[in-house]
Amino acid sequence: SVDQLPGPHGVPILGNLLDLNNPHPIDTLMDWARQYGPIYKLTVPGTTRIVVSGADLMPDICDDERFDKQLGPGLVAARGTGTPGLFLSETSDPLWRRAHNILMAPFSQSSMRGYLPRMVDIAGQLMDKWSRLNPDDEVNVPADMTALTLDTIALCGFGYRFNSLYRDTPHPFVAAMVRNLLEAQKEAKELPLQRKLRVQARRQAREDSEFQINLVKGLIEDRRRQGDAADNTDLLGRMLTGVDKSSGEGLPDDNIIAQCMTFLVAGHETTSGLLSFAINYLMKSPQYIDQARVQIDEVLGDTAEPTYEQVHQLTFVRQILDESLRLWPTAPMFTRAARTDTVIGGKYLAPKDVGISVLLPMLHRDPSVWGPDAEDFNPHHFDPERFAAVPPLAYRPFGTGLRACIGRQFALQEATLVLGMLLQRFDIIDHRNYQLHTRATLTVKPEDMWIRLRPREGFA
Ligand code: MNH
Repeated sequence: SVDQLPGPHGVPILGNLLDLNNPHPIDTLMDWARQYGPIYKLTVPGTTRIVVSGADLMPDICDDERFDKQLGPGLVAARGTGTPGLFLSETSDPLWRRAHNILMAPFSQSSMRGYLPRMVDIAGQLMDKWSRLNPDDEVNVPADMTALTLDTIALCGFGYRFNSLYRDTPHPFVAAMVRNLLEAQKEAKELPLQRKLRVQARRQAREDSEFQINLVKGLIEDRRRQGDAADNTDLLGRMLTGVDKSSGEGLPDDNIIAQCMTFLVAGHETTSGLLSFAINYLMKSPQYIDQARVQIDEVLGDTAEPTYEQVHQLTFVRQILDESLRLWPTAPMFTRAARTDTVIGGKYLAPKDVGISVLLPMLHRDPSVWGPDAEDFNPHHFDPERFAAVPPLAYRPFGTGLRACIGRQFALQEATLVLGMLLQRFDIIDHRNYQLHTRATLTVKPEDMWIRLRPREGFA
């Protein structure tokens, strides 16, 4: 039974919660995996959960017939009272299915070509900003990358410009969104009574939600006013006009608004973290910068605005990103639960509804899958011959099955474009000799990461 699994000792009532209540809970979970192995148990108030990082257990856990995504108490709290977007919906919710069916096409690889010019627009803004720095100016990598990814999803998603790269303080929508995310995290850790007493925070949270909803509502009304003249090729347009073939129904406005918020939240931190980790690894292994540049110079030359074909020819840049997502998958866990009592790995009981969290950074470092250099950054792990030998479920940075990331192609195209343009134009200077340390909120990203950039020879 679950009780027989190994796992860290906790204290009465709170179980292992105190050990996880720090800015580095993922590091703690990884240490426990090193100590207790590929499957261990945790106790948190009210429940026991299972943490898994063994590739051989994945075929069972990822079987959509027997397992489903589980939303933990934290995610249920983040959902609030309104209609949830894709990420926070139950698979059984008819609106999840309807939105999923309507959004699959606009997120498919064949739709990515249409988003590229807008991605290039924002990436160009960041390159311009960097090219105007003084030699001693420092770049706050995660901050610049977050500005880039937010602006990209807002422009490709609904034709709105936050212009984050032209501001010292965030756009009011972004400020409201960040406050709401922090507030939701705080709430998840407190008792209902504590929250009732924080009157000011509750009022602020309400105002922030209303502000965000009204901005997106305004965009929807603009589209409707434009009628046939509207450019409905973006995500918002596809949601306003799309019909789910299996039910014949479209999406209600409040659900469209929830999806827009979801794309902003799910789409910016994960991709900006990925770009930041990739830069960290590259500046510590400059030989891979040289290797990437052979291809970049051949494919891009001195082109200012890469085309769709060019971006997708940057296969080594893509391998660098794949390898970064192997060592530091920026959404480091996903949680599943059995639909009825079942067995995993031929011997462990997985009782109905007990959360099983897949700890990706440890799953992805299994030496039996990646070889003796599993802990090292080496983009050649993704050389096609080598990667072909990796079992598909041993590498899951975008989740699995029906509930896998819908934005995967979007994120990878954007990140490949931006990292390609950065290496094409700039040398990265690690003037602080940065030592990677991470911070986990909803996602994980490098903390306190600063670099200098110098125009590359010929790109002054
Ligand atoms: Mn994304 C789900 C990782 C970029 C929108 N995303 C997931 C899941 C993982 C994930 C893992 C599954 C979570 C779970 O099972 O509970 N996502 C990433 C990573 C990146 C990323 C590592 C970038 C790198 N995601 C994006 C982008 C968007 C996006 C960009 C949108 C523009 N992701 C989603 C949505 C879901 C999701 C929406 C929920 C899909 C569903 O449940 O139907």
